Amino acid sequence: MGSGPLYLKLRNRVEKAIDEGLLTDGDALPSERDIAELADVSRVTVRKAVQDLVKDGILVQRHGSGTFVSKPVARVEQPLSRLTSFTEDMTRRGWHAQSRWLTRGRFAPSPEEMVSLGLAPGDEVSRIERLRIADAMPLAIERASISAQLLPDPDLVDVSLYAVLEAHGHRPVRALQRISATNLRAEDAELLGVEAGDAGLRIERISYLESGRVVEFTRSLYRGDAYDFVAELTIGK
Ligand code: 16G
Repeated sequence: MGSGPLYLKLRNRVEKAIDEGLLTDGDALPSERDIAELADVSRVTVRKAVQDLVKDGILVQRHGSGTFVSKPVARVEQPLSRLTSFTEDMTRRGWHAQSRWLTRGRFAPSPEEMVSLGLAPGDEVSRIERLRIADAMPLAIERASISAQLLPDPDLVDVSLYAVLEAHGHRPVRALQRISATNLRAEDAELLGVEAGDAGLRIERISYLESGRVVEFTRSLYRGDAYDFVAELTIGK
């Protein structure tokens, strides 16, 4: 491979493969051993080249699954003052909103759901738990609980929860939201396609009908590397 440190030569070869489109965003790299064989260098050299590319954000290493060409993350700028749904937010940006279902059904409520939704003994909740995806990129895990009186059949929710609530005259008009920082646990990080311990935003939303009745109690985990929540501030008296 000519003169100069071998690992830098190898690094350049990987970068060239990316530039030429032989490797594209999200592609897995061959194993360390295969690269060593292909490039006729030692595994130590491969490791050094890979570490160098990881340091510069060109590759990402995911524990247990390998090394990948990193994908540039499009950040979502989300206004904090408007009560909108995920589907509406993504559609407005021209992105394709999708969900991967984690749970959908009616259950006996947890004490937390009973308190947040103001349920009486014997009442049930509809749980809608999804990985929310935009243009194939997982952005958030949302766990929504709705009183089964307002949403008796959770299977009606195919794409948008708010669209179904609206169709039944239960579209929320006001909400309280709490956002706090968290480090993502391994199973949540895996769903979101990031590393365990990466930054996440924990969001709790309680939304209300015009009458003041609670419609939705939702706990979400948003990817910290993909969201900016923005708000307009005015001087207070
Ligand atoms: C948003 C809401 C979530 C709501 C969902 C409905 C936040 C933090 N969360 O993602 O509470 O359940 O929209 O979306 O903004 P959908 O109508 O697309 O199902």
